[in-house]
Amino acid sequence: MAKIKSIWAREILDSRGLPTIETACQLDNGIIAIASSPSGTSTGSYEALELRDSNNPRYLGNGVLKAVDNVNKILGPALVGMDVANPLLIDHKLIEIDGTENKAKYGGNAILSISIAVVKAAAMSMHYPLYTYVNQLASAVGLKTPLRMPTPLFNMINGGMHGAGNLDFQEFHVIPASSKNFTDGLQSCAEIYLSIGQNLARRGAIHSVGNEGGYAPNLFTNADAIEVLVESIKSTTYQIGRDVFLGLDVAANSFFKNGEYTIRDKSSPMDDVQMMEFYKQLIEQYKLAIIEDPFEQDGWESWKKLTNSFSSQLIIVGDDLLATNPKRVEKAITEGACNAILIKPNQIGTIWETLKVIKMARDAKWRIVTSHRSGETNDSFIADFAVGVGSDYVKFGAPARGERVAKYNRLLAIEYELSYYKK
Ligand code: 2PG
Ligand code: MG
Repeated sequence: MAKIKSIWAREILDSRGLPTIETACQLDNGIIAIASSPSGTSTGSYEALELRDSNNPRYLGNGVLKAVDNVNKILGPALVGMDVANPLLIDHKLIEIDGTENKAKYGGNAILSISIAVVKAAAMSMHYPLYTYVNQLASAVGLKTPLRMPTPLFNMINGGMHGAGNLDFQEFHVIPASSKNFTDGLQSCAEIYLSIGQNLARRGAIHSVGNEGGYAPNLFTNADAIEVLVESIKSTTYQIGRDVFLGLDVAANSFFKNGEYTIRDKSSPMDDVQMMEFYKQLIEQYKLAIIEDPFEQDGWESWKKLTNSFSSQLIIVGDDLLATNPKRVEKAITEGACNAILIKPNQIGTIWETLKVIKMARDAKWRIVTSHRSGETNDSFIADFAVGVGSDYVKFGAPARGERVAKYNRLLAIEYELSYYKK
């Protein structure tokens, strides 16, 4: 196929106004593909290292010029002349050059932006839709799956480290019934999003929007935020349990300190057992369908207990717990710590490694939730990726704000395309 002629990177801004890296991959057939790395706000400690210029006052130490330099001067030149027929070999080479466990030498952000740009360039060379090409790469690691339009988890209310309001839980989700097609699911949840806005205004709850486009209100408790969802859905034509379901990304690491969880729903901090009791009540009362990161990232025993008790009725998603990392995933499978994984390519740093983690999770019969980060650009690669790997769910934020709807609009396009596409 075509060979890599040149690779270059530069610093751009993400949706939070923080720098991130954008990389271009030029092939000898004239194709140029461009990709950028997303970035997390509530990052788990087992993630690949995101290289920032912490000693440089530019952008308050958040610049990524070192990562850019690493692409322009080291990683890019090392790939020139390589055939893009097998992007997974290129990922392998990147991992080898970096040589560290967590991409600490050249930066996970630098490496991932190359990895994605190469996949895009290869797909363009083959004249394949990107999702089809990702599907082929997946089968190259043994992940044989049909293309699948995922069910979206819409992050309607943003708390924790994502919102300026006072909620401790990070994300409050509304999820369309998986029997709905994507287009109808998006419509129902966009209507519910508007209804939530009206509801908060009626209550006089002061709110802005958070990192992912969801409302970030001040409320008495986290359970009140779930009540706001329930109430807002009631004033639409949709019914909880029939048309839509509720979910949470608790991101419990962010309020876990000295062995205790502190949230505004309770007057004193809770230990694991009390936290578990609180979840039991929420699960019962609101018929929650999905819960992500209910306990801190090393609270294995509590994860196991929750999974043991609720596995048949609840999707229990590991994000900070697993960090898209094969070692963490293996442990979680052996211990039965959860039954679903949040997939974020930048947690591990290459597309190849991400695909291998998805294969492991699938073999364990886990659900796959493919996710954006709170810091995003308008790059919609993750939407094609989600369809190509056969994800059950995607998490791309609220149905609002440009960098979020770039992904949802791409899924709309893919669903439409698939209904007309002739083999
Ligand atoms: C999460 C993500 C994405 P962040 O915790 O699931 O919603 O947030 O990118 O800040 O880690
Ligand atoms: Mg999370």
